[in-house]
Amino acid sequence: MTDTAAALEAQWMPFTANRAFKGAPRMLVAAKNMHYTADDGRRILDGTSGLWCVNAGHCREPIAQAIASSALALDYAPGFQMGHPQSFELARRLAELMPGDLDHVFFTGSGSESVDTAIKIALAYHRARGDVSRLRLIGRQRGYHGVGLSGISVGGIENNRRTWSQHLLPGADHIRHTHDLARNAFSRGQPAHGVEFADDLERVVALHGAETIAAVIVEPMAGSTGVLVPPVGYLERLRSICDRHGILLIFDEVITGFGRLGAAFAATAVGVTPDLITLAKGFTNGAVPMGAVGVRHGIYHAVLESSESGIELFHGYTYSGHPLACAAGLATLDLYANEGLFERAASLAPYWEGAVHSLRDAPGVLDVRNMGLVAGIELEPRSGAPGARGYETFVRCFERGVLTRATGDIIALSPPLIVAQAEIDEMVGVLSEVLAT
Ligand code: PXG
Repeated sequence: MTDTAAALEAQWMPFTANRAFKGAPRMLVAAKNMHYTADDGRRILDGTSGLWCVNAGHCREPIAQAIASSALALDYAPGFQMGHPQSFELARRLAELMPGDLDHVFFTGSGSESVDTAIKIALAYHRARGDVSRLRLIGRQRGYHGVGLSGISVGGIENNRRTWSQHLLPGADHIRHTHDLARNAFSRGQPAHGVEFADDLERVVALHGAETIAAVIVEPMAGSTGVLVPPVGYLERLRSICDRHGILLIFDEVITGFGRLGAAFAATAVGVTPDLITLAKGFTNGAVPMGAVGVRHGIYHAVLESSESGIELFHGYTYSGHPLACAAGLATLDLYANEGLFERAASLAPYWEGAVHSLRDAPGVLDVRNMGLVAGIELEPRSGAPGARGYETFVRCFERGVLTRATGDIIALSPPLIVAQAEIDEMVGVLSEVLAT
């Protein structure tokens, strides 16, 4: 075995068909702004911001320099019973950006950890108020909340759940998803039909009793399961049902946070404020792993004040508020603000919408949907081979120099917010050529 082949063998790759990949690897060796460089020297236009995280484009100098300076000045600082100034500064900056009275921040190392953390905080909140029967967690079909066992419990990806079904949190249940091809195919932006899907929460409340439900967690726009855009009025109605029944509403904004929908958060874009918000990915522009949970004022204070003394919340990670991640986070928030990238995403969205909807008449396209700088192109599955058309589309686009992401037979596009109109045309052009074959 060559060294390269041995190295390929040693790594068990995440969410990858290991055997197929190792037979025909796709290797990235460098990146700058809108492009990756592959190991054969080809430039690949990044249509997906890596995995939905590099919102400001790749290898941005201010972020790289902030990380380098921090690595030389303070590489690591314990976060338990100690602190370092940059984590407090970053919490303050994030609190300023979050809507309403979401004004406290708990740091994590990833989106999955953020979900676990938000769920624990929701449970701790009800316990702190003496509402001890509120233990049940409600997710949504086709939701993705990372790979922790709590995230899978509230998640709604069937394969994921079946694989781990014996090990999930007890008492989790799900409301129905919002996907409705029959009524909403080829909607531009938020679809007109489906506000009533939120009423499915009333069914779950009637079934279990509101007094047993701690929280509902949803992605405002579901990303990984194929770009499911919330129908007009849906999130507003979910909010009001939660309020009526004393149920906390958690928005999982790991993908939608930091400008993806043309505002700081989906919550800001649609004007619906959740009780807890989970973040990761774009928080550091993907440059250092980091996540966070945004928490409403009253939740933080209820938990703190119910605790007589000592540690109020039995939770935290070695890498909560890691100095390099905080340096990257501060530099990233500065870059978003200095370059007006959230506003840029909003102003590009109409062009983006027009471009992606031009794929409507390509062969095998069942739906095109979009919101902010995200698009989902749903393809007709080949009979007997679900996912094959999506995967082949991804591979062929890659061969032609454009990075897309396939989930089953749905192609997702979510370029960095610095994307130029000509690059949008290139992405859509390549996809259109590939679909035509
Ligand atoms: N919540 C949401 C909404 C996510 O999209 C997570 C939690 C978990 O984050 P971590 O950092 O633990 O992976 C995610 C992750 C894809 C894709 O191609 C999406 C994610 C991760 C990898 C690939 O759609 N989302």
